[in-house]
Amino acid sequence: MEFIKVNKQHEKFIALIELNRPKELNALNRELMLEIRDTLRELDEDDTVRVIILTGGQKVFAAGADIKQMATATAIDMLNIDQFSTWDQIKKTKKPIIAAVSGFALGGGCELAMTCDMIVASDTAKFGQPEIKIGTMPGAGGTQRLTRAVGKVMAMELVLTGRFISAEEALSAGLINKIVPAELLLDETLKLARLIAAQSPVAVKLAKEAVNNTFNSTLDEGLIFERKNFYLTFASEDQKEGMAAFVEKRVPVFKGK
Ligand code: DAK
Repeated sequence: MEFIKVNKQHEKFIALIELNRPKELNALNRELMLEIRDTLRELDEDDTVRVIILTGGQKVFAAGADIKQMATATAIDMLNIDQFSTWDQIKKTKKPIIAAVSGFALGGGCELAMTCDMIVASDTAKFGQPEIKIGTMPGAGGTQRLTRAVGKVMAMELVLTGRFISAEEALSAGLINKIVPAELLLDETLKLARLIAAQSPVAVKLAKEAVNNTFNSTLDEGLIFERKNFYLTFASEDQKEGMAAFVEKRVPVFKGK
């Protein structure tokens, strides 16, 4: 990998992906996005991985898609490159992904964080959709995911003005899970990852799918979907183990089966 660092077993069950274009503030060029896509696909199929952390490190998450790479592209170039299929593939990852965000998460960087399932941010994090300032608009889900996370009026303001928000503002708006000191970003994200990694991987996968389904369905459709996934957990050894362990007053050992 040229633009990301991957540690499949950063610790037991937890993989770490680190964006690695520091000089360009981790600007998301097409090659980097393909590396993320391929890595997530591989980690999704790896039984030794239960949770994935995606970070840019302590200084910057990502300052957006690579403007230099896009600057002279025509609409047809963009159509033919079809970057959306890369982003769509990332969205299909079945295992939970936690974004650990420090510094700028702008444009495509903010969209990438929002494509993840949870966001732990450092006190230096700044989120924004500044595409409007370069004559375009969010194209990788920014208008949709931001609006669902923070509501219409705030999303409208951020998308139309390009204003950045601090971690505090992001927390109170519901965009992120929590704020931690920058030097503890990875440690604190790992704490969250461990809580999830200790659960049944089967139930985690089905629950993630059901929560995400909220955005594509009415309440009744979502409830039917949830019910089917709920029943499905009863086909797993993990559900038998989890409930038996509760009754026997011991810690369950989940196998993802
Ligand atoms: N692209 C390319 N290079 C970037 C970059 C970016 N987004 N952001 C920063 N850099 C580069 C700078 O050009 C500079 O390079 P050199 O000049 O040293 O060669 C280096 O990183 C350091 O940046 P600065 O010197 O500007 O650093 P400052 O601390 O002064 O400012 C900043 C930091 C983050 C405020 C500033 O760099 C900035 O405003 N950056 C651009 C932020 C932005 O507009 N982001 C949105 C980009 S548009 C799509 C999917 C996604 C997207 C589109 C399509 N499809 C699936 C089709 C997303 C679009 C976007 O994200």
